[in-house]
Amino acid sequence: MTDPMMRRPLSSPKQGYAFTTLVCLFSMGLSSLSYAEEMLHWKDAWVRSMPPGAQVSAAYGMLMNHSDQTVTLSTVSSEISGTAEMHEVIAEGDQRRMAELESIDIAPHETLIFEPGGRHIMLLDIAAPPVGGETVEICAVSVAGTRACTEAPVRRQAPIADDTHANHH
Ligand SMILES: [Cu+2]
Repeated sequence: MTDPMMRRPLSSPKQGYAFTTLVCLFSMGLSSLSYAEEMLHWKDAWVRSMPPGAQVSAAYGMLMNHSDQTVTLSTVSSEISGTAEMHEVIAEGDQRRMAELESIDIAPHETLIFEPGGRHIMLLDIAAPPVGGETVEICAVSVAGTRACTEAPVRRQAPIADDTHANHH
């Protein structure tokens, strides 16, 4: 018999310990792998075009969590802005103001919607105002380190908002 497993006495306590350690490392490796495979996909992202001289803009779109676990978004960024923040719009009486969100949870198989008048991605310290026809890469990063990026077209208004406007006039 040349099977290497047969050369070592299976009753050795030392080997049993090593085997247990190996199994632990393996299962840890699996769990970190499943975190790394959080499934985040962008859909219909867009960035608002801005006039010359503007220093802020905003990005919108849908971010779908295709995994079986809650994904906690912690960071957003774009290639044109020094800073990007997740904001929500809060109504206070007749006033509406924006508040920064430190993180947003996306439940398993749910979709997070960034839209005008609601949660949005604020692009701050932009190098040059985004112009219609361009695309801007925007990225979202989860607490576990999963990064989802998309090329977002630049437009003046949301396509659906344009339709609604047309139907009412
Ligand atoms: Cu904002």
